[in-house]
Amino acid sequence: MSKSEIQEESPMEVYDANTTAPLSSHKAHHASSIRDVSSYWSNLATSKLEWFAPHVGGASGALSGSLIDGSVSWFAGGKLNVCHNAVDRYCHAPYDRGNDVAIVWEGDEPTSVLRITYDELRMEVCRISNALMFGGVRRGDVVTLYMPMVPELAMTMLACARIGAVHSVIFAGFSADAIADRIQDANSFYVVTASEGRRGGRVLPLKSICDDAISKERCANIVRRVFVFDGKDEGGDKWEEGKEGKHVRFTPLVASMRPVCPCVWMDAEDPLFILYTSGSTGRPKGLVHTTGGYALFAMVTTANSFGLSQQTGPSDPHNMSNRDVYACVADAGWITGHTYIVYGPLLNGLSTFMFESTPMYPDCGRYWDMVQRHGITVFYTAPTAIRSLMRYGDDAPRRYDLSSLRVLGTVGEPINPAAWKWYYDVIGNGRCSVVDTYWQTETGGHVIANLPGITPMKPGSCTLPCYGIDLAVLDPTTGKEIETSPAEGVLAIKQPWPGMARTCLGDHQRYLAVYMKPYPGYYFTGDGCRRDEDGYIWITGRVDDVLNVSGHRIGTAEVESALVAHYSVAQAAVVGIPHEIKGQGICCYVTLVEGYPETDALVKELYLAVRTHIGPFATPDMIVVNGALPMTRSGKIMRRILRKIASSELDTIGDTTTLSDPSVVDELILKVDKFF
Ligand code: 6R9
Repeated sequence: MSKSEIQEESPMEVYDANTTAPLSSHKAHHASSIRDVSSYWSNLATSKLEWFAPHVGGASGALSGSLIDGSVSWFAGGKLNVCHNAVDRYCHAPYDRGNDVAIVWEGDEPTSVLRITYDELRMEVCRISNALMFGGVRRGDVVTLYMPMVPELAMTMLACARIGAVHSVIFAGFSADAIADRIQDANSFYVVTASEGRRGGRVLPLKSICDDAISKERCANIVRRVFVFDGKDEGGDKWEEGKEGKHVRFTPLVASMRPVCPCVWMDAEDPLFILYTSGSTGRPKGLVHTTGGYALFAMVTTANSFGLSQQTGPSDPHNMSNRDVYACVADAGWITGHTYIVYGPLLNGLSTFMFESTPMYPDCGRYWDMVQRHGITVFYTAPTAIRSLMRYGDDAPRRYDLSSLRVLGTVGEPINPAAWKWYYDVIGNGRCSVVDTYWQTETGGHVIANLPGITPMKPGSCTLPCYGIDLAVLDPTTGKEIETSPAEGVLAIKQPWPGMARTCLGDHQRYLAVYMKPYPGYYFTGDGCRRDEDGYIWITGRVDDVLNVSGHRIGTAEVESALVAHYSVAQAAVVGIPHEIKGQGICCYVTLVEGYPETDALVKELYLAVRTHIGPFATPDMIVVNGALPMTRSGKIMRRILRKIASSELDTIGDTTTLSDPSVVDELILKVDKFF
């Protein structure tokens, strides 16, 4: 399905959201929130977080710096610890929620379930903190985490926050090469991994992938220690400490530690974590999120977008009516997991859910089985998962009792109205709010989303800006803000917000060049959008060279550099193609170095080259080898034409006479045709 088809499906249908408050008061509240963002967020910072020392400058001084020169800072001088706010404070008065469940973990097998209380979480996080410090980790060090979706991942993130170390989580689907690049870029002395993980019945050999990464020359001299958690199953832990100089058996070390470890008071602007994401160049960028602003934004958006409020007292086992069971089924290796599995829910004192497996294991009813077994009320997933489950029909969800559901969240890419309606009708039984949350690794948390029970919904639109977010639609050629609606242009944000990434690690010029300079005075998202007559935003997709494959951001330049690194490849050009399930697929065009004939074996090697350089989730959908690519006479590859050929939009291919050799187009059309 192409992007334009997605939008043409009856976009104007409006669904109410079991409305409990008028939209006008929401709009008025939003307008007042952006009138003085410094005071708005300052008041929330004071009431929502516990501070060791308040920030300097009072309500009007909470924000300083500007988008123009990328010097934004929030709550500077304020001292706090995110782990204290997410864990410790809930263990004592006035909350006294130590016996309440903080994390529900469901492993790869539906029978493996763990419930961890706030008290247990606090003690385990303290043990891990002590073990990290015993191993040499100090405040400000970057700790790389390459972990399966197990509670220890969240606990280690929190332990880093506790001792002032900066975590850099690498999604467990990334290859050894990708890990090595990130360790080198972040100059990360410490790595935490597990001997293995599990997903969909398969074993992920995480330690050996990590070993491969750290044995590479570019990070061998950087990494000082590798802390290896035991796997959850027998068998994967057959390695001997001492034989591999840098490796430490982490599970017994952690168990031997004292369950008390004081929190380090951090400045609000100290970095909390780095997360790498793709941009339009070959090199992923390490976005830096800070302590105070990110924590506040994660906390507030979790509560608002899902209609969850901060849990202020011990839960009453006799009163189940106000107890939400919140489940975000993403992987903690992506920003969604950072903000909406780990930090957002725990900062609100909620119980969060960690899911190790896939929606297809052991069968396509797994999500719905979990909803029934755990009584999930708020369920948050991605359009790609919804589309792939939709293909199996309504039988699987109908077999389960889904009546506990109240809110259904979606994130990662535009949701096409057909998938939206299936989610709303079949999963939500026409009773639940579907919350479409638009945001990015860079924004730290939701910037556009409907509020359940407040914002009427239009399938396919992420609706209206979140509180404290001052959106703008800009004319891409003039850079001028379009004030009237309907409007079409690029999406930007006009005033700083606390959750925004502050820099690219080690390269502030790049941060400025990508986000601040394209439209001076605005943060540029990289997305195109439409704003309809009701002010609702419809994201039309990236306007840069970034693909969105199953909700994963992949830079075309990253895939190209993986291909040209292969000895046989002379040139590579990568474009996105519409894909029914994944949203976008990856189409690669390559020319080979003289003397290398195109053979099946060679093409297989090229697919493998991309998997090895990036990871299996970036595997191309098609690789088209040809003697030449369409080039302008000045030697530029015409990607626009390559996109049209890959998407079979031949009637809009346009003028090809400016190409140095127009016959290349016909050759490519024939070759691409063979894939369909
Ligand atoms: C959270 C996350 C960010 C890019 C973003 C946009 C796309 C995310 C969306 C959406 C339409 C939504 N995107 N949510 N597009 N509607 N609800 O996905 O972060 O991995 O950094 O990707 O994803 O294109 O620019 P990230």
